[in-house]
Amino acid sequence: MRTQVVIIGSGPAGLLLGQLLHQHGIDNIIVERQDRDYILGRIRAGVLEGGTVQLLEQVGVAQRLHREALIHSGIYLTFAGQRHAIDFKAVTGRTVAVYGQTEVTQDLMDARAAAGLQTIYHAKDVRPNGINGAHPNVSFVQDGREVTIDCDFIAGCDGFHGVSRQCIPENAIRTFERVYPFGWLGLLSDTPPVADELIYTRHERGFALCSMRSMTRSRYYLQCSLDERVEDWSDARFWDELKCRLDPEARDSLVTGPSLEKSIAPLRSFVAEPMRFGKLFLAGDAAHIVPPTGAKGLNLAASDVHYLSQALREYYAEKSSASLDGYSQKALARVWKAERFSWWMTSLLHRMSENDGFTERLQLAELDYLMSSQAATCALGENYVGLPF
Ligand code: RFL
Ligand code: PHB
Repeated sequence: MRTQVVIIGSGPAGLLLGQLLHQHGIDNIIVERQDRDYILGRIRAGVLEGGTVQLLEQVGVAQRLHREALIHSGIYLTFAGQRHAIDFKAVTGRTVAVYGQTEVTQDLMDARAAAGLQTIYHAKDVRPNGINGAHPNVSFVQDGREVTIDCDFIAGCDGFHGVSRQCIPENAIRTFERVYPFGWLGLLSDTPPVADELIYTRHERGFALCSMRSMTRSRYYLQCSLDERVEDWSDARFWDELKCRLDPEARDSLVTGPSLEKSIAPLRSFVAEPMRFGKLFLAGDAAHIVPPTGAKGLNLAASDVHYLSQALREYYAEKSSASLDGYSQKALARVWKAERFSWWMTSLLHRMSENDGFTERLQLAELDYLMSSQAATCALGENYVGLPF
């Protein structure tokens, strides 16, 4: 088998890259180790920046999004027991779309199938080979048989635990990491959202987030310690703890119900540099991770594949490697700004450690300042709605 670009991983980064390349007339095959239902069963991101929506429009997969997404022009910040509105639209003129990663993935998978593009699911032992030479390929085992796909380039879109980054020699890559001493316990339920915008809450017992997927489906998160086990969190315990952390109005209007899903995610900041080794290009979570507080992970995957697809288009159409050579630097410039923002929002809103009165007072002072300064609100808004790409 042969194609121009083998994409490893069928998450949002791989699927969106596949559609962008197809639009530029570049052949691609996706090789994925899981199956479709497993990927669609993962409850993850919920907030799309305008730039991400534009990319989905560009590849013709935004019809359902435009019908179903909820357009949000701000967020609420709750601290010291009081809820405050932050209006991004007023300060930036821009909004975000609340539309689940599951839906984005579904729309991209449907478009890929409709275009007759090949995705190989259930691929075992996937390996990028010859990445530093002129003839790379990707090998894997399918139904017990070894298969090899020859290609010009490999896109490593296989997430944080994927094989692509790991096959880069240690002396050719540098990593930067911050692991936070807490996680997020998430719950999804078929209940109406508690407010018209997302509520980010700083509370002495820990951070809480009220998010949503639609007017009938809500997503809630609680900061928890890393040794918590999901089995120890009955729905009743979750709702009680959430109520404890919310402002009085939200507590009164919260509608509870049985959980559809509950899971714990650790929080991490991570960047691998450069995002390229020879014929292998990393994109999305394969190259970087942000804590979910700023809602940036999926959006960064989208900007990476935008840059990469542009560079590959230029290579094939204009026989120029200049943009491929500049890919890593260009992507990393945006990645680090989102890393900074996600780290900052995480540090501002989470309970950092026991008896750390100094940090607590700095958090409250900064939150107070945010509400009293238009410049500070604007800086938050600009980053939340998404920096340009
Ligand atoms: P993914 O989605 O992890 O997809 C990678 C794919 O690669 C496959 N794979 C392999 N395939 C072949 N061979 C191998 N060896 C392979 N190893 C792995 C995997 O099966 C998978 O299908 O990475 P991608 O495409 O880079 O997308 C990144 C996003 O999924 C991620 O950044 C976001 O979900 C992060 N995130 C959020 N991002 C936002 O922009 N807005 C949000 O509101 C938001 N909320 C969140 C989040 C992530 C969360 N968790 C659970 C980490 C909320 C949470 C709780
Ligand atoms: C979500 O709805 O899953 C979500 C929303 C905003 C965040 C993180 C997660 O910052």
